[in-house]
Amino acid sequence: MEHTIRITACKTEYAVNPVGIDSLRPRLFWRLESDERGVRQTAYQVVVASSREKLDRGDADMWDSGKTVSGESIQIVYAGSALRSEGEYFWKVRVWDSRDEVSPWSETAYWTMGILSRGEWQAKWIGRRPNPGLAMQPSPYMRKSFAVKPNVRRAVVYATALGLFKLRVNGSAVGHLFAPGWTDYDKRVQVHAYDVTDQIKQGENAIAVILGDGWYAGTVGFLGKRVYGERPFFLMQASIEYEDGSRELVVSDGSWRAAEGPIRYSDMIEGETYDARLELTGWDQPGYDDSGWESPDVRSGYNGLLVAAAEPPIRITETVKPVAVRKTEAGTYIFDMGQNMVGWTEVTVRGEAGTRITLSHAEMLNPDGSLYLDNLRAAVQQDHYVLKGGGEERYEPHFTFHGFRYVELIGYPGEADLTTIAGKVIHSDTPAAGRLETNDPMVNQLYSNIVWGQRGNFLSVPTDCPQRDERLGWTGDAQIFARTASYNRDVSRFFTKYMRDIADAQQPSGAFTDVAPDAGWIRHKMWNTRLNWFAPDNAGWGDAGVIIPWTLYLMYGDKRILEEHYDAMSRWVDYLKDNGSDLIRPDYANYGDWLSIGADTPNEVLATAYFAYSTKLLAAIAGVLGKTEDHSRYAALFGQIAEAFRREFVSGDGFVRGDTQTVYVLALQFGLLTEELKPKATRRLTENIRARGNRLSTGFLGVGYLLPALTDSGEQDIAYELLTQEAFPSWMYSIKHGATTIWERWDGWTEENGFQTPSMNSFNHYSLGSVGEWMFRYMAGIEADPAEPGFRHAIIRPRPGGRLNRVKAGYESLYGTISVEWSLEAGSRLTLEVEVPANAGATVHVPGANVEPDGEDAGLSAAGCTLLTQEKQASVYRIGSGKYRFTSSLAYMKKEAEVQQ
Ligand code: RAM
Repeated sequence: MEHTIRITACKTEYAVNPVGIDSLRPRLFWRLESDERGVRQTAYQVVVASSREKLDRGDADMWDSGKTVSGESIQIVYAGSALRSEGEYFWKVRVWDSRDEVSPWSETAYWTMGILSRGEWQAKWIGRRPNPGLAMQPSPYMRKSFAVKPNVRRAVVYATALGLFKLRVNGSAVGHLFAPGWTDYDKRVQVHAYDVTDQIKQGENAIAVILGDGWYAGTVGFLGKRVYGERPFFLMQASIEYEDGSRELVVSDGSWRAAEGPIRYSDMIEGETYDARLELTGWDQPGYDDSGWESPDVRSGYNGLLVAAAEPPIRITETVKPVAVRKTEAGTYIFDMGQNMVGWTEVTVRGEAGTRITLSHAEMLNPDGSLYLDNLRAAVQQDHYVLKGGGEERYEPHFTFHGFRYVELIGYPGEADLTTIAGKVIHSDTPAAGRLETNDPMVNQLYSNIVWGQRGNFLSVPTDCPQRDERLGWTGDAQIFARTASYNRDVSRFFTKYMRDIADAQQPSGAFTDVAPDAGWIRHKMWNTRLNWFAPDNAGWGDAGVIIPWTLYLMYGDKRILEEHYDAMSRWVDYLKDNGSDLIRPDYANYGDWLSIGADTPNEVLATAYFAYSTKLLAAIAGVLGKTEDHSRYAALFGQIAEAFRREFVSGDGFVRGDTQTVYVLALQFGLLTEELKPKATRRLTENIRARGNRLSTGFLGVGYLLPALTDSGEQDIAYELLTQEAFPSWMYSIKHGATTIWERWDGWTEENGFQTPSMNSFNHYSLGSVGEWMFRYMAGIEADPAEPGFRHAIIRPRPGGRLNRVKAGYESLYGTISVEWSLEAGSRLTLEVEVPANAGATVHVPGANVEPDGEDAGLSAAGCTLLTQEKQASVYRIGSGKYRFTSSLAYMKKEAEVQQ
């Protein structure tokens, strides 16, 4: 029989064949593919077995769901027998379609469990006593030789560190960068599991590790060093299973050997020094003589949780070659990477032993062509390498990273050229999900800047910036950018992990904090003393604790994140309620609409608007979770807050206190105005924009809602004008002046004043890039439907406008690719092509008159498409999966717009 449906992309907990997870009811995902249109799953059968052989011979000893009537192909919760520590589970799935025809089985997928209980850990935390003679401590090198018998079936390493670790097994690198990632180490640390079956051999083997200070013991932002602990420690347990069922453990303990080596220090904020003359050749191989090494320092008493790493691995994802190099008068070289990027540079060099070279990194150049270093504050983005001599040497640093476009190479022996260095781009490797392209090169550059900002700043946690001594997980920045981020890349695991950081930092009062993971000032209540402007409940920052889970629900249909954090979210809203007066939320700390430009939004207006929004989302979340009483209670509360907002801040003529763009935008987007007030507030908003010469004034909190509010209020033309505005302040102003990432401030650099104050002037801050959300949801028109989240039902509603005549966008949803392409010919004939993946559907709003689904083109015919409504300005169709094309005329819409003016 010819099957029309294939099953692909089987995932467990959002990952392909994850190793060492700790969810006891993991969720399974698959995709349907078919050449047919309108394909729907009507039932599935999942089978899970405790070995591949069992699964192959049809013995589903863990779970056989049987034929389960359901259209769901994502977020299927495992419901079989109890999973055991270090267990391996193999699964496959088949589905039935609407004709009740069954598909072939999928390929076999698997997951393995980590070490599930504390009692099973036999490993000890090991580190190295500090070298008393040194201010900056060298990175510890530690190793262990062990014997392995023949016939290994499986070998898995479970490893973590208080600090950072780089693991090597028999001379080859295992794992990823900056493991185990950043958490509040007092509360939890992530364990990474690696299958090393292929690296292990019979006879003598060596496991070796280098430790870095990382966030644990190194510099964290501007909070100084040793925020969590004095020096790094490592914990590792390797399970070696033999064919005969026996098992051996290799664990970190006092029998390891420790030494210092070539890494003289390596600090995230202060760079690295590496003396290649001190290399320990062969230290990571079996047979190495470590008799001169010391015993490690064994520590006990770690009381935090050991949890399976939920975050995606941090990797080098791209190598960038410099585009230009110039020799300075001083004999140094300044390279231009052509892109503001995050990571480090690798250098190739030949020279005499003892020669010291330095790589210095900066985002911008001073007018005289030298590196602009002032905005780094206390950060030292320099790596030093001391040559061992005798041939070609290559160096890249280990436990540090930099934000830069320019690199100065100092002390280089010989002549450097464009091949001397290469930029390594590093970040949490969230899979790419979105693509977006238009006919306008500046809009494309803006989108590129947004994506580079995300890549550079998503490093274990969403950081604000990658260059100065800050790099913290600011919750406000994260929430305002979360939706954009999730269009750009698959951030399901990244934000799942970050939400735990936010929950860990939540205060006993219920307040969500400004930063997560907690980096010290929360615990030490530093907002009351030294840094008295930090607060645990800043409006638009703390609200991340509700907005991020809701975003994951919309984008991935993830109910579990809502369940996991429901209590925390309701404690937050209750806290706001209890601490307000008559539902007006005071805002003690003064971030306000951070970095707005010439428009101060009153704190209480902003804070009350966000209080209402958190409450509204919580009501929706309670509804999703079937908590009907809570749903009604919070929905009613939202109504009361909105009323209080209007009573306190809004006049009958639509004026909102503060009269900034942001107050109108938030009032409109958060649903705080009556039908009668909406057009009035919209008029004030547009007048405000016009009065500024079609320019924006919004800061972090207003900017993401600005173009959506305008578009939803029928002011799409103004939205496009703001998007493509080139005069200051605007997105395009920075692009006209060479920006390749989003700047922290609209006025980071201006023609009149040059650089803004170096005390806070990052050129790679993603927050103002939250316009990316509008580009996908409105410009391209790929919108999620909360009623059928995760893009099971998409709302496709493109908004042709502005100076654009072509937009092409795609998004990899959990169901598969959704794509939208629209183009305008001769200014009025619109062609719209839409693709929806199998087992999903969409409602398509085709703008314009005389809409026709195009039946002529092969593969793009109209079948599977039902007209729902046809109105003057748009026709609405319901489509199933497949590709569709529509044409229409925008001519009369244009005319109407002209008449109105
Ligand atoms: C700055 C950070 C961040 C912002 C806070 C309020 O220091 O860069 O972006 O959230 O302040």
